[in-house]
Amino acid sequence: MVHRSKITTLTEFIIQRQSEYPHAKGALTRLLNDIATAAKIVNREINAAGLVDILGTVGKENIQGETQKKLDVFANEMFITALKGGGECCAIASEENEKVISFSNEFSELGKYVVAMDPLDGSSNIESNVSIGTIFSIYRRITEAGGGTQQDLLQPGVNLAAAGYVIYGSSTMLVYTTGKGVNGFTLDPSVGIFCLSHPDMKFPESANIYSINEGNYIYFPEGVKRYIKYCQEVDPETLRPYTSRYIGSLVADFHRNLIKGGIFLYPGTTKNPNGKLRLLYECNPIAYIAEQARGKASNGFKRIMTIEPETLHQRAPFYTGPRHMVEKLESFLQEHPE
Ligand code: AHM
Ligand code: MG
Repeated sequence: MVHRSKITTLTEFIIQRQSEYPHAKGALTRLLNDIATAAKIVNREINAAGLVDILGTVGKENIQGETQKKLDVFANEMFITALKGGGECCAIASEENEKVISFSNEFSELGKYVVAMDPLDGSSNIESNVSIGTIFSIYRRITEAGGGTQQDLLQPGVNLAAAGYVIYGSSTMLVYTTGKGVNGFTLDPSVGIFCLSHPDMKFPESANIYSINEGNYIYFPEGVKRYIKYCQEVDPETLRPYTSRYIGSLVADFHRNLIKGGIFLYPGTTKNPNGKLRLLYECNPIAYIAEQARGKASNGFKRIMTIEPETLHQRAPFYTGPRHMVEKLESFLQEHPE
């Protein structure tokens, strides 16, 4: 149980931060609060999984051809409802919807922001009680009036106004950045408030974890295969052999690596040259956090945040972690680009 006098709540924190921007009118603060509110409702439902009829599939596939879980659909609806009702967001791109959801009511079309999100990432893990997450990217709109459009969402990561994730794990945390460092807030379930628990998060200097689905080894580019072997070699000075950890839930894998020090890899493969992870709402927001936490995120050859998106659901090979680890991996890929 937290003691009220010693804590900073998420709301207090973002209002304090906002006062550093004299021209800010509080729109981003309200938007982040809307996301936090939806996250609490999703968290409540996840915690009750197994007790209420929320596990299992809805018998449909999403745009990625993946089976939609009831919790995927529920989380998607909660975030859409919160953002639509909040009035600061004029459009959403979601993993669960093929097209942009444009809010053109007179309230929301004044919203200055658009949001790209994966409402429930790692949802194939739901049945087995493994950590899952929500990932979000917030951009300033480009168009000037009316409901937001695809044009507002197809922006490179360097244009991000804010990004973050919620991890529904052994505790529930919201981690976000607006470009001035990364801060993490743990949900106190007794009062339903996110409290600052991890100020100014940074990858530790000493890092010795690598995270990759090695079951796909045979399909990986030569550079990645060689990097995996490099991770497994003995060299105490560079903390090798590294430890292998892979949950199969991006938010959980990344969060662990951020706390403990490690690189996450989801390469392109011979079957899927662009890998699996989606640029707009998986790679870019995590990349923004990684960069703000003294790390790096790359597709092996290029900074993730500089990739110009062409479609809402496009994918990218994704490597992220402490700067020196990602640079080492890039050197292997550059030597063996095939
Ligand atoms: P999802 O958005 O359908 O949940 O898929 C994304 C997830 C990520 O959380 C995770 O990093 C990856 O898929 C794991 O994929 P794989 O099972 O191929 O290792
Ligand atoms: Mg996902």
